[in-house]
Amino acid sequence: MRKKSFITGITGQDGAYLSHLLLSKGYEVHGLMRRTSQFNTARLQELCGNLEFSDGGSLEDRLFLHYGDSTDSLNITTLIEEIQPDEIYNLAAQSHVKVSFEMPVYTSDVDALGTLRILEAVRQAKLTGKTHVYQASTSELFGKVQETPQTETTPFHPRSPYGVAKLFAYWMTVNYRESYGMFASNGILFNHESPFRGETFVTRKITLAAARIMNGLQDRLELGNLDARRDWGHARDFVEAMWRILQHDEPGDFIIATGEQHSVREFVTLAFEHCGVSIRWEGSGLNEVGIARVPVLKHDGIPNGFQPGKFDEFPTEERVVVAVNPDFFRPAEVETLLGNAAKAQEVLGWRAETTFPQLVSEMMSYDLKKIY
Ligand code: NAP
Ligand code: G4F
Repeated sequence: MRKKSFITGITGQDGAYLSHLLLSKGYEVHGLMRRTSQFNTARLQELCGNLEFSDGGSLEDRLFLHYGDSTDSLNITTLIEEIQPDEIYNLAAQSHVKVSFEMPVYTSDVDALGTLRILEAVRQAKLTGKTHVYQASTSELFGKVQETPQTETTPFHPRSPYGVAKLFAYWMTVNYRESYGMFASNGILFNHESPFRGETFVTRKITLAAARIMNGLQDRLELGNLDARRDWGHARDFVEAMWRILQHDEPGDFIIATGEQHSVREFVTLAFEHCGVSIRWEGSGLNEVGIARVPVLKHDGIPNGFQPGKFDEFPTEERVVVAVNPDFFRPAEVETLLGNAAKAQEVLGWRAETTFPQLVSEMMSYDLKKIY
């Protein structure tokens, strides 16, 4: 019998990588997918579409997408009763911190109550003794950090409606574990990125903009807080940790992080270095700019065909390529995050494999090709 998994948020970055991992391990994967006016399964198709199975089976026999929404209790309860999953990965969320300030009520409904709906559905379906539940908790719980690096015992101080909603979800997960003996675990994941990262998160915004600037398609990149520091890992490594958390003998809460932090400014510098361009930073605060010699801006919308190593083939100009725009500031900022994943390493044998330069390089290579 194949193990059955149910992934909410299957169409997102982590949902796609996790589906690939579970399908490769022989799981039957069920996913919760929102009804949208256009197909939004591109990441799943790109990562899982070409999977080959050793027993000759096909993707259609193992990947099942169900329409639904984390805000719809009846839908969630019915699906969990029907699927009877061995493992649930609750990844669905309004996951953008800045957007959560603009949509605090909706964010709380999805991210806080959505988690409660899952936990309660498992209980109502009498699956507490069978189903292992993974909750996508976040380093945003630490917000205004009380100590560095952050561990499983660091006190929380969330700084956004997103962080506060995820705090409710974190404690509900602990509460269902303690109250009903449910195998319910929190993965407290620090930022993780990839070529499949949403385009409004800072890393992907940077790599896409750098690829466009190098192709003559974009004048400059406007960012908010360049000093923010994050512990950035690769989503491929982090979904492996999610799986290991649910295979462990006991439920628990685990920090998943690389143990290394970098600023937004450093990310930008490295992204352009991948293209052979060095950025000169000048000024400070709102007046800080990044200046570089880059291909001249084109006005026909056709990419110039830039690839690393081909810099000398293009007419270039020195100009401002990065500027600060306060529209991207948040009402309350999380300035610095750095995780200590010693417990995950010791108990689960997990550690991050991808280095920071490898992550930036992989994202840049992907986006330089995606321009076409
Ligand atoms: P993502 O790319 O934004 O994906 C979020 C997923 O949730 C998408 O599939 C989205 O569907 C779905 N979703 C949103 N609202 C929903 C709703 N009302 N009902 C059902 N599904 C809904 O996020 P991610 O980076 O993969 O992150 C996965 C989870 O880990 C999230 O819970 C996030 O908060 C958490 N997390 C992420 C990080 C990180 O650095 N990536 C770190 C810590 C924790 P659509 O495709 O239809 O929008
Ligand atoms: O890429 P971000 O939007 O990610 P953020 O806020 O750290 O949240 C992500 O990671 C969390 C884990 O810690 C997840 F729980 C959450 O779901 C999400 O995946 O911003 C990173 C930093 C912030 O400090 C932000 O202020 O970059 C700064 N930043 C500077 N300029 C910017 C920009 N962020 C965005 N999105 N856009 C900018 O222009």
